[in-house]
Amino acid sequence: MTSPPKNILSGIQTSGHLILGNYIGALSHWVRMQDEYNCYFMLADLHTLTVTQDPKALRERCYDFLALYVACGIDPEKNVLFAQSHVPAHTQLAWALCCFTQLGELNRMTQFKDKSQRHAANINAGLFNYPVLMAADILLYDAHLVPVGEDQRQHLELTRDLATRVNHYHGDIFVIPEPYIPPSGARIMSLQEPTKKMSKSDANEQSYIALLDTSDVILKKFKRAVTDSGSEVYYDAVEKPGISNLLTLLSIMTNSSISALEEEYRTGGYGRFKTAVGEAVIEHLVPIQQRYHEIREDAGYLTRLLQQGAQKASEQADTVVKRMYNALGLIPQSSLS
Ligand code: ATP
Ligand code: LTN
Repeated sequence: MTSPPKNILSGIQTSGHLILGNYIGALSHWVRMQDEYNCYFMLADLHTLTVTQDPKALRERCYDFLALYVACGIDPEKNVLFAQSHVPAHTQLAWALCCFTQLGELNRMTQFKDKSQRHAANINAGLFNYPVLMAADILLYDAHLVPVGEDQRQHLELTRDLATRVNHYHGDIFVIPEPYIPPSGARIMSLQEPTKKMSKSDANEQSYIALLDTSDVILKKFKRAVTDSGSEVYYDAVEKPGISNLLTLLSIMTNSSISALEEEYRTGGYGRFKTAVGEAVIEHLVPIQQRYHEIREDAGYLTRLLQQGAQKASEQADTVVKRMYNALGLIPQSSLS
């Protein structure tokens, strides 16, 4: 007998612009995995509230992200596509999990440390509790695998610790999830500071390629990308972080090995190489952008996707909240009738 497909959950915060790092580190793997697993893909809109947002811009951005998920190849019929804020179970479980989380554990989170430095004027409790909401996101869907980039590994470890702790005290409530971190491209670096991760909320637009950047802008950004001293193109992440990042990008975009690309571009200067990277990225993004514009204009379609997603996601998530609340000793509402 074949066993049922395993569950996957992943999400992206609806902040900034979706960028090439998100595509390579997350979205492209979701697309690949959708045939093999039972997938839940989420707009992590509640997580976005940890940083002050302009309400109108946030709402539009959520629709932009949804349309981009679909344009990148996430099939809404095969997967459950939904907004986190449409499924109350996320905050319901997050509260219970908070009561199993030690302050010391949250204090150690590097994303919290980074973000509290970047947003020093607004270090709110949501930012601190962010990883607990993320743990709830994952555990609600009995997810076996969570495809994310390298920067999320620590959050996944915390999720596993919390799930194991709850299971230890209350029986088998949660599936213990595994991170799925891609072997290559798990950490695409900034085009301006290649020792820092390319980040969609970087104030410097030159540091990232947005999935919706025009071809002209993409070429310019690559031409201006910070490279290293010397003029030879070869991979050395320590000595040549800029060139190595571009080689990784070109290798993923063209499906060629780094060594074949080194051979092709070793001599001939950085200029020719950077143009080749820009062109390869454009070739990849143009069809996605075309699909995006068609989908984004169809407001009725996007609304239907959100309704359908919220309903399917809630069905699954509500059962897990009930399982947890029941195990904790809260009176089940169903026992009242
Ligand atoms: P921000 O840059 O806005 O702080 P973040 O760090 O919260 O964003 P997201 O952009 O929400 O991260 O990340 C969504 C997904 O994309 C995650 O799985 C993350 O690991 C992946 N990702 C983000 N940036 C990169 C990158 N530079 N390289 C590879 N994967 C990335
Ligand atoms: N914190 C994640 C976004 C995120 C997520 C999730 C990823 C929120 N909830 C659940 C995987 C599973 C980030 O990439 N910054």
